[in-house]
Amino acid sequence: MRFDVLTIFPEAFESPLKVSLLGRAIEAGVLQVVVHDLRNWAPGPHRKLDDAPFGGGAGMVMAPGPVVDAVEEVARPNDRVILLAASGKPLTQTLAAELATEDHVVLVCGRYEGMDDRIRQVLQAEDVSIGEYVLAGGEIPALVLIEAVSRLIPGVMGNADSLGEESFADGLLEYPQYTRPADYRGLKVPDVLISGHHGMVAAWRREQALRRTFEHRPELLKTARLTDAERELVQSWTERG
Ligand code: JFH
Repeated sequence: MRFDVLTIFPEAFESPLKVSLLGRAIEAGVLQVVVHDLRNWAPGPHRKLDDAPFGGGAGMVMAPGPVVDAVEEVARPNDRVILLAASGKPLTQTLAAELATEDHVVLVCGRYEGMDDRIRQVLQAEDVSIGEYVLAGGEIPALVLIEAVSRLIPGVMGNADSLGEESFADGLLEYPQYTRPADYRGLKVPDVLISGHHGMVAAWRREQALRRTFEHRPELLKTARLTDAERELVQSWTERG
């Protein structure tokens, strides 16, 4: 899979693409990330990419010309073009999995107070947000998207079967995990995990996942796949208050 990234801060991608999972995937040739400096498409001696907003207001807006020219040069006809934006549709595990089936995705990182809206129209781009908080630009969101998508590409993660059972796969949060020592500062690993009884371990983990989801993200229980018995268990927690 290949990502083409357009940014005015190409340096922001250097270290993150060198280390860990992404670094190894790129090294192995399973993943390609090509980062382009938007200034290469900026006109004139000042290579200015921004301008004042029509209608007034604080800050500057990214002008359409250079961004559109850049995307038209790097994108092929059916590529998905994604603008990282605070006002986009949410980046979810489902969207990440969908993007992992593409062979080429173009990511546009804005800066300033955002982009001229005609960029979206002309490029037929999708706006994607990594969360409901305001960052200073699209570079970190682009890295987040690249990492979330890349680990789903076959051959990128060492352990393929850890993918199916991870958080959100069944609509629940993860169960708690432990490793050695069995007693850390008096905090003991639950006996069931040391029992060697696989059925009991699976049942305990499932109940813990339910409990955590109930505590931290109760709205997820509306769409999670639960058995009738699990629904009743959750109901009993609700009634207790
Ligand atoms: C980005 C920025 C917009 C103005 C709330 C009301 C008014 C600052 C490009 C993504 C996520 C981003 C993100 C992505 C790209 C850019 C900064 C934009 C406004 C803010 C102020 C510029 C931010 N998930 N968070 N932030 N900015 N808005």
